[in-house]
Amino acid sequence: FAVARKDTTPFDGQKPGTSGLRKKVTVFAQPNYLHNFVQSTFDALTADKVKGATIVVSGDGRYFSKDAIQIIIKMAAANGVRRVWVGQNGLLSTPAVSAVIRERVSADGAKASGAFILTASHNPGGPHEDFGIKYNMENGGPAPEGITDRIYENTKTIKEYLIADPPDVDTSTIGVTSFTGPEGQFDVDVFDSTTDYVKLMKSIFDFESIQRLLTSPKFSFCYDALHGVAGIYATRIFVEELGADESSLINCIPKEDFGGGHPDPNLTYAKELVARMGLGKSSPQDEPPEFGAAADGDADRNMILGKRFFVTPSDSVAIIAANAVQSIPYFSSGLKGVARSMPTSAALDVVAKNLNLKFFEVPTGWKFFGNLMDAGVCSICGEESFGTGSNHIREKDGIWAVLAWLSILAYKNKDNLNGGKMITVEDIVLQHWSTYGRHYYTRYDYENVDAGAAKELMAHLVNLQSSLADVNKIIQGIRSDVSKVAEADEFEYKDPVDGSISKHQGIRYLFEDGSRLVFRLSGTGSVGATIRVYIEQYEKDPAKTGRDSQDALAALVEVALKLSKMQEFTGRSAPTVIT
Ligand code: VG1
Ligand code: CO
Repeated sequence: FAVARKDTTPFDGQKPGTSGLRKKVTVFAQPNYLHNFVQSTFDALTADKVKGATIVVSGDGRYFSKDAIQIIIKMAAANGVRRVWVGQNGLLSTPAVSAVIRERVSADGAKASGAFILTASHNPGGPHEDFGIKYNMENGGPAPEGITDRIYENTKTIKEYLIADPPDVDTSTIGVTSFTGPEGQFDVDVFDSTTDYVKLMKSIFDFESIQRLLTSPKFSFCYDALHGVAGIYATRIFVEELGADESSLINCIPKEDFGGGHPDPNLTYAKELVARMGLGKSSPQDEPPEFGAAADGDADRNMILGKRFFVTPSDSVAIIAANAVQSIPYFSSGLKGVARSMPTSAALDVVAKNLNLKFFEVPTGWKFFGNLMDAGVCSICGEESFGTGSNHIREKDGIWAVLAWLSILAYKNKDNLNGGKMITVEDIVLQHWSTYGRHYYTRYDYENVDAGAAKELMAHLVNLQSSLADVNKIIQGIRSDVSKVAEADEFEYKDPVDGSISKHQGIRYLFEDGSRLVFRLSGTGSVGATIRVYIEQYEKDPAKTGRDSQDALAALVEVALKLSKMQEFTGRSAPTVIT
């Protein structure tokens, strides 16, 4: 093939957000738009990560992925990359990409130095919906801010990009296609999307004990991939490896538009699963399964449900951490430490304190956990946004979280499968609350708000922080039954490993009784702004941990909305989504 230099001009707004660049397909499909971002990424990396290197290119299979993969292959060839690894049909979940970077070795001993992951995660897909791209580094984790800042700077000054002209590669067939370019051989290696990931899962979990649980007549299971890429891993792992019935999988065929749905595993969007689990408005025809779970488009998120029971993600990571050593072979020699993102509830903090574990609070976004894991001080971490994971890779991992919960259930029920009352998901959570107390938690999202109005609301909240006395006066005027604000600030994080500082990571109001209000602007949307309000209250008294969370938090919610003047600034009388 030959290599051409093409002239181009910058596009505005190619700044990677919380997790890569996400825009409408119509934006990505403009001539040169994707090309500019890919070239800016190659130029932001050191030469050894590009010239002669092996890179991974794949994603959640959403609309425009097939075109994007061919473009990136041609640009990789032109930039001197030696080999591109592509999951069959262009499919690899985000956690599987991380696993492939860390674990996969080519016949001649090469490992990948990074990956382009093509996904907009939980955002809808299709010709009029979202596409996304992000770059992961050789540790398998998202590029740190130092790199994403450099990418953005490059996109503002780019004048040309490099592209080669080999024919398109058939990504539906496994095998290597070789080309010869000006700098020598270039290979595109299409491989099975699940093999490396399944091998890793088998090295972490006790598949035999999970299989005994899944095939027991006393247990029932349901998994909803929301037509995202998780479907291919669910089929392979839950059905083929662990013996679950095929009928326990719903929406497990990946689709370019996620079947028209919103591939976000929460109580609003995972409607079919929620109904089956007995959590919908009408009761289901059949008795709900004992365990249900869902994933987002790229399979890094998870929602965990019991029969008629929702597990808050902040509780989920705390419960996994509290039970990991006994239930999961990978952790049998102990945990190195645990971490959560700032808006995630403090349920994990209490476990860390009780078990005497190192603990870290980082800004939103998985990239901040990676340094802690690389430094060997963090084993398990999670976010309130349905993200849970461990140091087995450097991304959150939806299937891993399900296997972790199944492991805990298998361990707790190992003597009950042949007789005795089964311990349920709900039992495990109630037991956890009675030991550690409960963090009532809810998140209100206001999606697609006018960006200017969102900024003003945030500025108003920062302004208020200059006088705590005034804030407390306002709050007492709204509700006299909430405790006092003891501290208020904008969250700032100094990475304990590399010393880098991340500012403006969310506005916090910390109350004397441990309650918290947090306000953030989303960094993953593609139009307008999304305001997230995180509301949390700690209850230690085991007699009071059984309330409905919206009831328990009603006073704090009212304070949050009035203090922020939500309706005045945004015109919204209700949030788009409550989780
Ligand atoms: C959201 C979540 C955050 C998560 C990020 C990526 O970010 O709040 O916790 O890490 O999505 O998840 P934001 O900036 O919109 O709040 V994924 O699964 O969508 O890549
Ligand atoms: Co995701």
